[in-house]
Amino acid sequence: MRNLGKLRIDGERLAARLDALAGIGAIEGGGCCRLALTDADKAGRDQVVEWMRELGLFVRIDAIGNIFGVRAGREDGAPVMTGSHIDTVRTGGRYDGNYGVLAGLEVVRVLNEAEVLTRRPLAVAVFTNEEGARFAPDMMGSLVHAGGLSLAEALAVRGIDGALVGDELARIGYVGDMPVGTIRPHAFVELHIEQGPVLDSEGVTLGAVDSLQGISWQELTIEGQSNHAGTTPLRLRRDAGFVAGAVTLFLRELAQRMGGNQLATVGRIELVPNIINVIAARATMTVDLRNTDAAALAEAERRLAAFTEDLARSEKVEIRSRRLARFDPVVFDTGIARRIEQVAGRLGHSIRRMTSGAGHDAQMMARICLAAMIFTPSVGGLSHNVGEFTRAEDLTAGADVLLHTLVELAEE
Ligand code: HGY
Ligand code: MN
Ligand code: MN
Repeated sequence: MRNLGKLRIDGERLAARLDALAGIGAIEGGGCCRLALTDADKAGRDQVVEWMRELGLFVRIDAIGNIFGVRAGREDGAPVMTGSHIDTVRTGGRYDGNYGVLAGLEVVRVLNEAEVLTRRPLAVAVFTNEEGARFAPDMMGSLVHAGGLSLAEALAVRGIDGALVGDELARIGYVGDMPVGTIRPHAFVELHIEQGPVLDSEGVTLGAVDSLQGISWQELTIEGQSNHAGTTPLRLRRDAGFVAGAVTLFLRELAQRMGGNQLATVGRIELVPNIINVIAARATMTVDLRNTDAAALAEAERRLAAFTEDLARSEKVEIRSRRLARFDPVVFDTGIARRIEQVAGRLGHSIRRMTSGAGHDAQMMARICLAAMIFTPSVGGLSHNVGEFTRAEDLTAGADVLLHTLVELAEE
């Protein structure tokens, strides 16, 4: 087989594709908003499917809307897979998820141009609803693919806007005919921006990601009583707004007290009736807890439950918790992480081992095959923000390491 060592991706072509995809659902500040299963998500899907077909990939769509572009190998069998997601949060940047999908397509394009046929087939995946911003849990499509959530349960999920996954998937025309979980990869490697400050602050070009922290999402509904802001003495209040604030303050202090890698975030609070002179009757809020340590994450959940139980009693409100997502920390395949490091070294890029603070589709694929990730720096550690930025040379470096890692895995 010809010497593939000299193959490199075309960074300008990749950058142009990132710009083109970011133009779909574009929002002020250079980011994009393509919440899962919205018209913007459909438009992004349609564009990526068109690019897959232009590359001669065999496009298959499964019953939860996961898209797979498959490239034949010299032999049949389990493909080496890469990919990510193209749905975004509401304040999405142009790299989160998009980069991993488009770099996968650029790898295919380079191999097509070099007329290289790998031994194993290759596949580029676009997983449905990785963000979980509209429909929880996050990583929904890859979780269903990996057998961690039934198709029926996923289709029955109601989003924050009241829509059902099943209805929206049908509405955008992405209910595929391939049964979920059909494609069992030989290995899965996801290229993604770090979305945190580590690589950028250390001046390291790439991350070989060998683990990923645990995630706990819940929605708290706090039922109090609306009353007049000017006439109701404190002792008579059943103030859902105050309770939501008290929980938020408790969570920051909990993360500080627990230390280690404990994180706690209240990303959404909705008050009813949400009026200046009315004590809130109801508060609906989300709690996002994360920790690399499974026991510590469970401890954080326990302490929050105990706190809300006491608070409900003292404030004479009812507090209900609904679990939205719960994933233990994940360890990726050390062998693939080491291979990523070796490829990066051969290509002359600095690299370090690291864990992922964000959830990714790779954590679900690790349930069914060998998996690991490659990170590139996020300038200032910014992400889930339209100002998300990764330097062109780093984007290119990551895609080159993906290219050679995939080829090696496809030849082993
Ligand atoms: O929540 C996460 O970590 C990912 O962005 N879905
Ligand atoms: Mn992502
Ligand atoms: Mn994200």
